Parts: sequence; structure tokens; C-alpha cells
Amino acid sequence: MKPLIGITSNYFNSLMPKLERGGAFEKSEMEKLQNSYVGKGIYALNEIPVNLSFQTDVEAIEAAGAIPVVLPLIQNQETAREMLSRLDGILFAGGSDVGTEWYGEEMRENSGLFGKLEGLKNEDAAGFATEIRERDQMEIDLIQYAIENTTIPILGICRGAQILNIAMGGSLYQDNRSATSFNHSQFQEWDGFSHEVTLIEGTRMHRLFEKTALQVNSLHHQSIKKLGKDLVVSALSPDGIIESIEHRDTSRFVMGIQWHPEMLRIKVPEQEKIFHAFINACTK
Ligand SMILES: [Mn+2]
Repeated sequence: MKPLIGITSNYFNSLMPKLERGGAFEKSEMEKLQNSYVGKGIYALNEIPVNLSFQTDVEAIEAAGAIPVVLPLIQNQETAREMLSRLDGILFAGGSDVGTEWYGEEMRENSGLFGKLEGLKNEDAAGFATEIRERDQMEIDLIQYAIENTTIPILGICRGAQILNIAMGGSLYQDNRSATSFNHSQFQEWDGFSHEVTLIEGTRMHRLFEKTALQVNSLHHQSIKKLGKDLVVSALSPDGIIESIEHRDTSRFVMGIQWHPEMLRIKVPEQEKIFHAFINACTK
């Protein structure tokens, strides 16, 4: 039987920013939108929260021989843990920034995936422009619960690698610019190469690719600062940014990757090795 792999969703309080709570420019833009045919429909539904997932994650898991299931936000801890217990593996997907409160820092002004929206409070922003406390809470609990009580394989991609690190007691650079001058937010190159990474000998990642240099894409404005407990670094960019991590215990599959193999895999089939290794671990 094919393994069942859960993929976490992005949870948005609303699809569109609540622009009426912004500044003068946002108010006039809001009026234009609200008076349009499409805008009327969008804003009528805007108070209903949504779960959103990337089809690239779904297809990467399916192509590797497993059945993907998109996991919704579940705020009840007991229900979320029981959901986890039905799965053979879990992919913590990319998305909006993890809240800084989880690693004991104040949020910097220049944080936020696309920068903070002018004149808009965090809770009134939408989509990727805001941190979603409910998602952070569910994912951190699931990671800690899974590590302590189960052997379920875990794969974290981008935000997923970052929240894995935070759940294990680590922290992030809120903005890569405080750690490097190289631009790791190359969204226009989502399925192409942005920079090289060095795979570190002795790690699962190095064994997987059987080489030390790998070209990857780069769609992150944050990165790992303090490494979480029981984690080891398995890939570094030339400017010293941590690009992948894994669990010290080599008997279990727990891997966090800062690049996006699910977006690269069509052009660069070698990247499918990550998903095959993950699904293989989930099949045992
Ligand atoms: Mn990068």
C-alpha cells in the first residue's frame, strides 16, 4: 500500500488585506476594488479563513510514489495529533514567516515575506504578508509531539525547515540581510538555479546526492541562526547560510531544506532523490 503523506497548508485569515484599516492610499484602492464586480465577490467572502497548499508539493509527493493529503489548520491539539497518527509521513510546507515570539524575539520592522504593508496592522494583513499564530502553534506542537513520541518521517521545506529548527529550540535571522549581502529571495528563479550549496560529508543529505556541490533555487528572506537541539547542518551556501538540517539520530528521517526541491524537480530530476528518500522512509 502506498504511504499516506500529510502536507501542511497555509492558513489565511482572509484572502485580501483588510484595506479599510490601512492608510489613505489603501482606502481609495479599497473603494475601487469593492465597487468592481470581482471585488464585491471577493470581499463578500473575505471574512472566511482559507487553507491553501502548493500543487508543486502535492505533485512531488505523488510522483515519488505516495498519496498526498493536504492537512487543514486544526486548532484542537488532540485532534491534530490524532490526524498525525493516521499518517505515514508529514511534509511541513513553505509559506509565511514564523512568528518571532516562538524564539523569543521582537519582530523587526523589515520582516514579513514581502515587507510589512504600510499602514496595516499585522492582524489585518492577509495571505503571505502576515504571520499566522494558529498555524505556527499547530506545526510546532506536531513537530515536538512527533519527535518525542513517534518515529514518523518529517520533511520540512523552506518555512518547514525553519519551524522544525524553532520547534527544536533554535532561532532565525528575521531577515537574511543581517547575515549576508547575497540575495536569497530570488522568487523569479523559482524553478532555476540561484546559488550553490556545499553538502556536508557524513550527513544523510551528502549520502543522498553522493557529491559535495549542488545548485539550488532560493526563495527565502529568513534563515536559521541558532541551530535547534539534536539537529545537524547538512548543507551550507557559499555565504555561510544554513541550507539544510537533519536529526542527529541517523535512524530517523527528519530533514529540513531551505531550497525548494518540489519546484526544481521538473527541470532538475536529481532533486527527486529527496522525495524518494522521504517516501522510502515512510514506507518502512
Ligand atoms: Mn538560499
